[in-house]
Amino acid sequence: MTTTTEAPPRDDQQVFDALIEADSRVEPRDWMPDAYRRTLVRQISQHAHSEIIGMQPEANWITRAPSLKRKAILIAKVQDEGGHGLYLYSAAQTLGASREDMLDQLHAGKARYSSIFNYPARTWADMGAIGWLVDGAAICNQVALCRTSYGPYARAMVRICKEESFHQRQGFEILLALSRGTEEQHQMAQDAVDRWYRPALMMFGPPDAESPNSRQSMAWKIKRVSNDELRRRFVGMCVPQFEALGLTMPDPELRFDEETGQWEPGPIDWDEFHEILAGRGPLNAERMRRRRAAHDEGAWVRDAAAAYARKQTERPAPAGASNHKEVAA
Ligand code: FAQ
Repeated sequence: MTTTTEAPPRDDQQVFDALIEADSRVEPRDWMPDAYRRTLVRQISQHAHSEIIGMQPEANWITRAPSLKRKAILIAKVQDEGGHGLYLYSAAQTLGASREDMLDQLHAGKARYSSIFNYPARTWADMGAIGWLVDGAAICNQVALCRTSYGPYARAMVRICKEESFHQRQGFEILLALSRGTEEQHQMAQDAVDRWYRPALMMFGPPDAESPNSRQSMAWKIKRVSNDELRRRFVGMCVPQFEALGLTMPDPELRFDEETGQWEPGPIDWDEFHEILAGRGPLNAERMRRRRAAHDEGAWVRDAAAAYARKQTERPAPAGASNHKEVAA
């Protein structure tokens, strides 16, 4: 009689559960539940849309930046955000989503992008507030996403976080220069953070108790830290930085919780958040109009790139290329 010590074969779901349990990464070739795939496509594509819509408020200020150096920095930042959108669309494509479909959903108003980009950037100080607060909130969220369970998303986040750190510092530096400038410049910096601080807190999503996706996304380790906890961490980071800038935190009800050792923000106007999500924010219509126009105006670039790629594949291989292949083989 023979006995076998081999474990019985595990089904796909068990293999997936074990990967999540072990804190390993799920890769495109791995089996995954349909709902896990759908959640990732939703979150990653919303994230990608946020990056490209997020180019608009700052792009509007490139021609008005106060010096050549500031212009060059702002151009580089806006370009980085476009690049982040591309890494993220590529990550979503590894899940079987098509880039055209994702963009169609955005242009049809069926896909979300971050609420923050529906507010106007009124003065040069807003470039400081966006870099410092908006990129700062994005980093706070994205550092946690570097450990998300889906490999291509986690790896995109590592690179994106590095670039966002530079963005945050340049925003801080713009505000520091203004805050230490004339009385009028100092006031301009204060006015900008007054307008951007609360919308930045909303970037982390609704309170945990009202977040329909959190429980399952945390169980799948797509989200590693809850919306409220990330918001508190961000507030805690802001406290000493506001002080360093010499600016006042626009939250009279902010309090330090001795028990948890964390800063607790005052009430947030969630009605305003829901209005924006329903498409009725200050600039929702304008942002979408500009996005659709940019897509239409860019059609010739996509056509030219596709024609070039086609030519490259049709062109006979240059002499020596076959040798090269043999060597490589
Ligand atoms: N805006 O159940 P939850 C950046 C939606 S990158 C709009 O809590 P979830 C860089 C949510 O999608 C900024 N919609 O949802 C930059 C869900 O919609 P559903 C973008 C929001 O997914 C800087 C519903 O509400 N970052 O700024 C928002 O578990 C400067 C229920 O909410 C990311 O996308 C919101 N703020 O958690 C670029 C990070 N919050 O189910 C240019 C990745 C929630 O109807 C210039 N995403 N919703 O489709 C995430 O971490 C998550 O998706 C959360 C929301 C935390 C945003």
